[in-house]
Amino acid sequence: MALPTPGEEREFRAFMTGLRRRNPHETEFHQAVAEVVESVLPWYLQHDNLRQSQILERVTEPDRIISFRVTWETDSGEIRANRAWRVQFNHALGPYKGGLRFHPSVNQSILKFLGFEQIFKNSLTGLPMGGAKGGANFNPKGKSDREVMRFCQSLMTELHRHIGEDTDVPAGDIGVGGREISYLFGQYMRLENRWSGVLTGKGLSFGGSAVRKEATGWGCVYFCEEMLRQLGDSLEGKRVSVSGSGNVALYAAQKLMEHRSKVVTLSDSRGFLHFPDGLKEEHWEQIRSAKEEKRAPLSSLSDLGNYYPEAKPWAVPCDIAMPCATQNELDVKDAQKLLENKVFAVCEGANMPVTHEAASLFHEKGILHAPGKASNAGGVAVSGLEQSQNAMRLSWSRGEVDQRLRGIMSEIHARCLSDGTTGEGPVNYIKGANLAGFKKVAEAMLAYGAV
Ligand code: NDP
Ligand code: 2IT
Repeated sequence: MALPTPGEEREFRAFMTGLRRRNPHETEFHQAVAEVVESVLPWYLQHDNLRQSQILERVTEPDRIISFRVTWETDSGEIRANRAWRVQFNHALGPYKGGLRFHPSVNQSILKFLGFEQIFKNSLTGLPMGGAKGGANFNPKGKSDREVMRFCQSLMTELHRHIGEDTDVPAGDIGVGGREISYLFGQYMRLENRWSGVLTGKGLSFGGSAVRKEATGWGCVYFCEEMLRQLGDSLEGKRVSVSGSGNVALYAAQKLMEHRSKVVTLSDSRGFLHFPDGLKEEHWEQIRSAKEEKRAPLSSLSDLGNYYPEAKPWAVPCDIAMPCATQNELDVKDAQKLLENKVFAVCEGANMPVTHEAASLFHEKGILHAPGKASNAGGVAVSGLEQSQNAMRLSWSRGEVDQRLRGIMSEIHARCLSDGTTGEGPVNYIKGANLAGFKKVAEAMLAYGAV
């Protein structure tokens, strides 16, 4: 994906060299920045005012990073300490907004890449939200509810000073779902002695929005539907390989079945399940309750399909790949297998699930490739709607929120088309999403002057 002119290529290399020097060892962050800069640089270089204001240098530097220790006690009375962060990346468009991730792999590079992506994703939704991300290197697997509660309370005891409904509004991500948001919210209220919409993804009985749980997966399918409609096609009868079996993957699979697509795989960190005839609706509920409620591995559901331990799902023939697990889960070898099997579209439910080399190969082969910042924006969009409902002290019905979600995904798709249609070849969704998301942020930053 070289830049169109040698001059632009030189600028790109010089910028990335500086960024790597300023942020050593942060490989995920470098990868996310390179993808955005590659897309926006030709436009950026045509605007001297942006350059003079150093918009690119400023937007790649977080406003601030809060880093802190979280001390907590296990059920058997042992003391544990974890590391946690909140990366408040950019609030040009609204209060900081983005999820919290609990996973042993969490580090500053991963949270910076996620916070950076979130700026442009949130911009694409058209809602007033800045970009942030946070989390901890805490592993919720194998912990009791009480241990998770004590961890969440300890984390919030520090985090509460830095967030607020008009400052920074965290939500869920990997390892953070309804249970964790409830514990975090309870502790925030205890510390602040007031109710506010400071977190999204709350329970329906205490200020949560209808459809928030389903929103990322459903939104991803709505986006994919728009991509196919553009080609005069539909999801009906398409074989879709989904990875992951968490919040995003489960509800993507549910909506795909509603569209009469064949969901041929689901996976988790230990292996994948192959459904040669497509996932059956009655089995979906079994998988949901096993993963969402019992937190069981997919290997315990091997009677529902063919289970492959220690393997990724990408060698299974499919028409559409929908990676919904984690970053860089689909590499160039996986891309080659998908291409051999004639995949024609990749629609990202996860954040940056495709490696740079794999994305370049898809581009070269003319595969339609929707980046997460466009196709998984439904989750944060409904979070934005949760904030609106909280501010108005009312709640909309499932139908109303779903309708708005569909509308937002369709508008994001239109924004990608308008900046990603090149006149030749298929729509470049990556360029379209990056450029459309970036332009608004750059304009706002320029208007604010040197802040
Ligand atoms: P969950 O924790 O609910 O599920 C994560 C899923 O991915 C699980 O199946 C998990 O397997 C698997 N997984 C996690 N890490 C790895 C790994 N290193 N290798 C292989 N599999 C892995 O998270 P979500 O569904 O919420 O998030 C999934 C992706 O979607 C992430 O990239 C997240 O950033 C993104 N996203 C989430 C949104 C949301 O609203 N939740 C919104 C937009 C994007 P196991 O069960 O074995 O751990
Ligand atoms: O990556 C994401 O967009 C999320 N984890 C959701 C963020 C949010 O604030 O709802």
